[in-house]
Amino acid sequence: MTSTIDPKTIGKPQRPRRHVRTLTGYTPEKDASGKDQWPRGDEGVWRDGMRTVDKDVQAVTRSIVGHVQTSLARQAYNLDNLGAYQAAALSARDDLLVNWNTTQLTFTRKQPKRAYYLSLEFLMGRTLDNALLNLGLKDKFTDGVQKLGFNMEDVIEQERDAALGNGGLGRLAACYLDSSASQELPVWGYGLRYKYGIFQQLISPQGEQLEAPDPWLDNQNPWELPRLDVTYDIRFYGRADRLDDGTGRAVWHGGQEVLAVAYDVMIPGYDTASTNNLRLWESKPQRGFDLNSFNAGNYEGAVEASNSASAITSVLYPNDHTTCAPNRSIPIHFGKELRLKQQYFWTAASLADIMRRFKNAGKNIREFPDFVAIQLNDTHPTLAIPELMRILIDDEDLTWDQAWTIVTNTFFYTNHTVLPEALEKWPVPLIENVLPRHMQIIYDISMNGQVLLASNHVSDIQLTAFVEGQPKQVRMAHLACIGSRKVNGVAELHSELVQTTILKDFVEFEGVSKFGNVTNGITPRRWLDQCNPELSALITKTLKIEKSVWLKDLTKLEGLLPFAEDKAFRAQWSAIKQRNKERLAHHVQTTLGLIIRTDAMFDVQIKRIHEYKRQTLNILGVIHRYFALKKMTPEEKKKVNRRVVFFAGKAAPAYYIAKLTIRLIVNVARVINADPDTKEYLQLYFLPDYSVSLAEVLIPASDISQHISTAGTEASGTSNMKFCLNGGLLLGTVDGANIEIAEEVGENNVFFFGHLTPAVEDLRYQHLYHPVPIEEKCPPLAFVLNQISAGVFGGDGVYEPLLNTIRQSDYYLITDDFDSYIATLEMVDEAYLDKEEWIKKSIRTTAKMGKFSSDRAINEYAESYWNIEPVSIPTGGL
Ligand code: 26W
Repeated sequence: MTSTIDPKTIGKPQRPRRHVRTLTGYTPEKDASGKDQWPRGDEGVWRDGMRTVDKDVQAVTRSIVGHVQTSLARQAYNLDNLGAYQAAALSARDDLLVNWNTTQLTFTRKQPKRAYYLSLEFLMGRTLDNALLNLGLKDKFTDGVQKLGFNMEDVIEQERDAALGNGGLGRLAACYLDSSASQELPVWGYGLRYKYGIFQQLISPQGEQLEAPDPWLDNQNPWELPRLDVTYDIRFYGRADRLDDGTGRAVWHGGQEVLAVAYDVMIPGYDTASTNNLRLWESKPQRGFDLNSFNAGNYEGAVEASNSASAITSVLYPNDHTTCAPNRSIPIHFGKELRLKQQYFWTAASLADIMRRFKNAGKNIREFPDFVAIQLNDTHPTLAIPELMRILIDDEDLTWDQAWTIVTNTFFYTNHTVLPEALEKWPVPLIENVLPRHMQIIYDISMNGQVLLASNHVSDIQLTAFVEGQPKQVRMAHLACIGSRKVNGVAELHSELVQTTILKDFVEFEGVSKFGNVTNGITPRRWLDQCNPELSALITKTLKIEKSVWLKDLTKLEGLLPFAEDKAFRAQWSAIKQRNKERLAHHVQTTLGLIIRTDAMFDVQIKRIHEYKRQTLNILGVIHRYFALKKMTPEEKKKVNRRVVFFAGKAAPAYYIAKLTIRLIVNVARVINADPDTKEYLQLYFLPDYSVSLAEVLIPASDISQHISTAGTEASGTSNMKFCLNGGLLLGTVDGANIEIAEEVGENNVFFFGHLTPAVEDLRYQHLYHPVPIEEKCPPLAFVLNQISAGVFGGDGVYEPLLNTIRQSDYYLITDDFDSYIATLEMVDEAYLDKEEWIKKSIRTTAKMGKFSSDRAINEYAESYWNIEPVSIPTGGL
């Protein structure tokens, strides 16, 4: 299954041919002279001088038509879906702005303690549908665009995803922004306004992943407010001259200065006027153009400075869990230095902005931690710790101890992975060159023995340790840990592992009370109400409470439990699942031209491609099933469940084995889907260009989803929560949040397999020092691997490097978990044959997913970490 790509179109957004249509549904009023009176665009409802948000359909259409004319400068009679989207977006934006202004003004007046969520990634997806739902205007806008001759679904489809993230970490940040606003908590996000988000994935006929830039800002972005009035100069390179006054202060001067310009994105809460802010920084050259070098004939030089300045926020690094391997899609000299400059540019601009706001409140600097909490989303923003030290010591003239006390009471650090290759380590010479003052402070932190790096003897822990050979490297997880008030993992097992592995010495040295757990969550607005409106409506009808009640308190879903025993309700429940499967089939048909049968079990695994997530185990399981089907008699086949297997996910551009995995999946699909013996019973698809928007179509359609990482490797997972919330059953390993999901929904409603975390180390040892040939250890797997090597799925040996990772070290225990995986797949088959029982499991699963709302998680951060309170925002403006 490959969409034949015409190279000329690579990177260019494929916009369907323009369907111009007149604004049929709209008749302008006549003014006194009988001339058409077209509206001015901002037709909101005004009450006592303040613009309010509640408007009727009439006002909606007037507002949209107004924006067509005054914002888009287009004629009402030549509008296509994209134009209708832009006009509708601008109209919704007006409403967001009212609440946004009211919220910010309320914060300025009430001066509450605020929390700042520093994340290098925010995987927001599309905004229009979410904004209308949170504003409670979806129905009115749907009728409004209808009246103008457009279909809301088509209009929503016009928006490009804001894909400013790689995967779990970035999407979690987006869910947390939605929950913070919905819980009326004064939380701002700080990130980067990348010109290019995560690459667009194309699949070549051979099954290769090709990467194309994601010019998401091409059609302008109606959801951002350029704040050209909010800018900061950010310094790089130069020299840091210590003052010899014993204070440890220094003057950092010279080098290059880059301008940071703010762009604000409004984050509306659900069913509240509370609208928080996501501030994204863009880098610009201080001076557009270096006239002197130009006049001196050094034309390159003249633009060089500006290019290197704007390059800082040009592109998102597409690595997920891998810090090292330079990726081909980013020119070599960009490499690590640019990533370091991204991290400092963003943290320095954010801290300068936070400090300005704090100082405007006229409080004493020592009270900083009482009014500011800063969450470090993984180690990517760790430079904020030495940066705040620099500000407090060099600019605010505080002593080291005073500064350190403020720092270690302001920051909070969340770890999202224990995989060694994902833990950031920065070479000391690189930091010394790019950030000379910060390297001094990092050494000072180490010198002051306040932070140490793990070695056996607690006494001589040093931060700047020799990782291997030269140059020395700074372990950012250790700096983040020592510089933070509290450290947490993202699921119970993971938080345990953080304390017993990567930060073990710090638990010993600083005490366990500093370490905690906040299990991840997802926003039920986007991941149920928005992506599965039919199920949401059935839940509201069945629970006989306002939708806003259970959507803001997801534990109310437990009220569905008794209905699992209600046959009629079960019929409605599975009918909705069936229609969601047809919607997915329709989406795949229109986008990829493929016909998918919907009278089958939909089995889905969608996430970044990574060896630890074991998409390889899944595809080997599919091949095993294929050959089992081939051996069956037609009679036997009749008793088998029809199964459609879906994969989707991007591989980091330089991650060779991950790309081979995609290639294998695509070529296995080509063979299986064409095989007359089996295609009635088994279909396999790799859907290209996985995104938030594609997940919103795939997740409501799944019967079962796979979360089969090697135990102890997936910190939490969040797609597992999304599938189960939409009534999909979970097939997984005892890892991450799978464990807590099983605890909530009940062991007999999930399908678990595989070795447990404590066994992993030992099994890996066995592999290295007491290897057992696969033919002996797991004959069914050996058979499957040999079929691939034999070229059944083509590729003349191209898959050997992938197969050898299993035949040799098998670091992710494929050979050890294959048998129990296949056995559990058979149990799934068994279970699916009993339709009524399956639907009961599906209802019980959804009913018990209340814990996994990101509202619960954010309230935990607010109460037990940030110590911030909700601030109620007046609906009718101030
Ligand atoms: C430096 C390269 C890099 C980039 C991103 C290293 C590591 C990351 C992230 C931490 C990777 C990530 O997204 N981790 C995922 O975070 C989710 C949210 O907590 C968890 O649910 C996933 O289990 C975890 O893999």
